[in-house]
Amino acid sequence: MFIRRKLGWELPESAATPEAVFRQRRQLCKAIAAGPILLAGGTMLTGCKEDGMEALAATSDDPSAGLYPVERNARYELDRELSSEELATTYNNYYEFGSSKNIWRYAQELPIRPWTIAIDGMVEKPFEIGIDDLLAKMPLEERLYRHRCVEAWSMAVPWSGFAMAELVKLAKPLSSAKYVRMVSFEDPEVARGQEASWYPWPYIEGLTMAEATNELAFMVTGIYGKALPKQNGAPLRLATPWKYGFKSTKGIVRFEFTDQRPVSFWETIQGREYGFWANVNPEVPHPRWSQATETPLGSNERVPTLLFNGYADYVADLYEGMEGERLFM
Ligand SMILES: Nc1nc2c(c(=O)[nH]1)N[C@H]1C(S)=C(S)[C@@H](COP(=O)(O)O)O[C@H]1N2
Ligand SMILES: [Mo]
Repeated sequence: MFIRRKLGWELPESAATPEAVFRQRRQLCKAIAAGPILLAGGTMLTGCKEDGMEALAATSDDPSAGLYPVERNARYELDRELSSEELATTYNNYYEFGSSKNIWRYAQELPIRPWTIAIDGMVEKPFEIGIDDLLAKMPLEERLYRHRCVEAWSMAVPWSGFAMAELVKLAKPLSSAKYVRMVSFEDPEVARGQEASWYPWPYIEGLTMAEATNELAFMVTGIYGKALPKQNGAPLRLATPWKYGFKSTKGIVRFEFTDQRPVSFWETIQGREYGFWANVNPEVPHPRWSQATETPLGSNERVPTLLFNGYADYVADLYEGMEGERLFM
């Protein structure tokens, strides 16, 4: 049984919009720049410009830093401007480090080397592989993708990484495997959010084999032409841009191939609101708010949300004949 608590994304929309956050932050930054003010314990997280630069510099000791930038794949285009690097790396969801948006500093405590990934379950032969060995085997490329959080903010970023289909090929799943279950790291000593025992750690997500091998499913290892910052999910996270952002799990340590549909972290907490499929659809509201529009990071305007987040041409056929499923929640 989970004790019912108010989650970050259960805030009323007005309180959760980036504008409100940024307005507060800008005021705070101005106040700090204006003169000495005492911050309790010195741990105030402001997301001010200097902090943002610190957040970006934090990746420079990553041994994979020299791999980037990688060549852009022109097939994946955007219908909008890229989000600013500073916002995309300082406004994050990563509940392992807390339920606020400015967890980037806490996330720096996560050790990302050595980082071993287990590939097991219904595969020819289970194995483990270190992240740097995996990076050496995979064809890295850059893709411009949209990202739509279920909370109704969105961004557009240049991810670096490799097609998830390449990882599936390496894994050699048995034909009996129907799903990939992804498991994130568990380390409450460094991830303070994991001390919260009412959450069902570790973070779990899952895809069908058809979804995992769809060309859009992308394993992310970098962003803005650099190694991925820890707050964005280093050293390995998923991007499934046609689904709500919570499917794009961060800090992955295990891919388990299975014939059982995985039950995700959020589905365990609140299955009525966060299901397995979680495909973006502006016409299917969240039980507590509309999904018709979204606020791009850094913008004051709401723009229309698109079916499958604009990726219907790539993925709509995955769901043909599945009308009985809760595809959009
Ligand atoms: N392990 C883990 N992965 C996660 C989350 C999380 O809390 N833990 N949050 C998800 C949500 S709700 C979103 S919107 C995206 C945010 O990714 P970003 O911080 O890089 O924008 O990460 C997703 N992946
Ligand atoms: Mo999200």
